[in-house]
Amino acid sequence: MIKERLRGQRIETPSWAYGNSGTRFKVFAQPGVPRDPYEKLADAARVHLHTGVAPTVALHIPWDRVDDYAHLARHAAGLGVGIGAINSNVFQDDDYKLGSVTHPDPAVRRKALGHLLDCVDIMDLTGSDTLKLWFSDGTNYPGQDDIRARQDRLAEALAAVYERLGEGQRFLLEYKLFEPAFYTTDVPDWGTAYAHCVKLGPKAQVVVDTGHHAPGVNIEFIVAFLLREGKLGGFDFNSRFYADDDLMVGAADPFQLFRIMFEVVRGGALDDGEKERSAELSGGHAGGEVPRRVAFMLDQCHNIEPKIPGQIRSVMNVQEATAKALLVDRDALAAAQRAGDVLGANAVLMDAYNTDVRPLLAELREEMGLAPDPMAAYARSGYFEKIAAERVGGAQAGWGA
Ligand code: PSV
Ligand code: MN
Repeated sequence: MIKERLRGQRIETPSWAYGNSGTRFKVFAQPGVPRDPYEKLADAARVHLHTGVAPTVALHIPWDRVDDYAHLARHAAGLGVGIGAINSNVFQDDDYKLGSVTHPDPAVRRKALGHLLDCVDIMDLTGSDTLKLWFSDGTNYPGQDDIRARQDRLAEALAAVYERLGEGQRFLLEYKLFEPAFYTTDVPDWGTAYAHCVKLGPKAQVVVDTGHHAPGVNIEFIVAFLLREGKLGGFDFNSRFYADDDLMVGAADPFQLFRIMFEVVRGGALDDGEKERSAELSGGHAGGEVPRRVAFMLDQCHNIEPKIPGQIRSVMNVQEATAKALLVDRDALAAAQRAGDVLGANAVLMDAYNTDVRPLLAELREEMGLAPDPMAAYARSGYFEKIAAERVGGAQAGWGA
């Protein structure tokens, strides 16, 4: 039963994880890095090949701009993967220095909205059902702009995007505490994102990027709350030690990831994903107008470690946290909670967390016809040697290209 549910989980990898990345101090180039979106998809397909649970790839526009998106989607299908969320980018153009959809100049706001609507066109062409919106908008100095007016401008843009969404499409609104703006951020927290989404309706949901909170914030509470309200659309998984570090999910704080996945299981979100997939397999759309699935997406960069194994390891980390969450004895937990048995309840959770689930996952992979250790299988496959030899010349993809 647990294995069945793990087999049904889907984890989406981001195209940008396969390109070069770094900090503002240095980008270290790596051999074999993709030169275009087609090569990024090929790398993502290897992650799926070895893990069996990563069948979709998120795109970032314009980093993944191509002339023919339908062709790109067909190419992905040929590699055994599909196009996942379309991520908009209104943060890397000179015009956006003072904001994008909240900019004081209506001409800049129109330009930003135009990009967001273009992203919905790309969804139509690629079959993607999810648009991910993140705005770097904010201010650096008190008095720089009217905080309330910026909310009005944001609401107006979101409503226009919402109107444009077709059947079975949704947008996920992402919040982030700070950066690149340091004084105010226009969508700084889940409450702001939630309030905008509630006003718009069911096709607007919140995405939780695990790196976008102040230290000490209880992310699993946010997850439980949003799930209860039907407003959790997905995760951007990564790890942070300090701020938006974008390190591998489950690396900095595997216990936090377990606690988050427990709320996901408790909230029924794994089941919704399974229902939706089986309806799609039988030719229908489970959620009717809006995808109900909570999207488990990675939003990471691999600055010093190799990228494909970094993604494989991250997928495995999410699987391990999910397996532990599924192992929690919910009846025993409920009984202890009813009895006010504080230590007993805590012990039930810790028993699950302290279980070594790697043998279970290895067994599952063998049942799926995969090698039990995806990291070792990838290393043996010779794929890295092949891309390092073949991908010479041309411009390597990188953050912003
Ligand atoms: C912003 O920090 C963010 O988390 C958004 O999801 C962007 O699309 C992504 O990072 C870019 O890497
Ligand atoms: Mn993100």
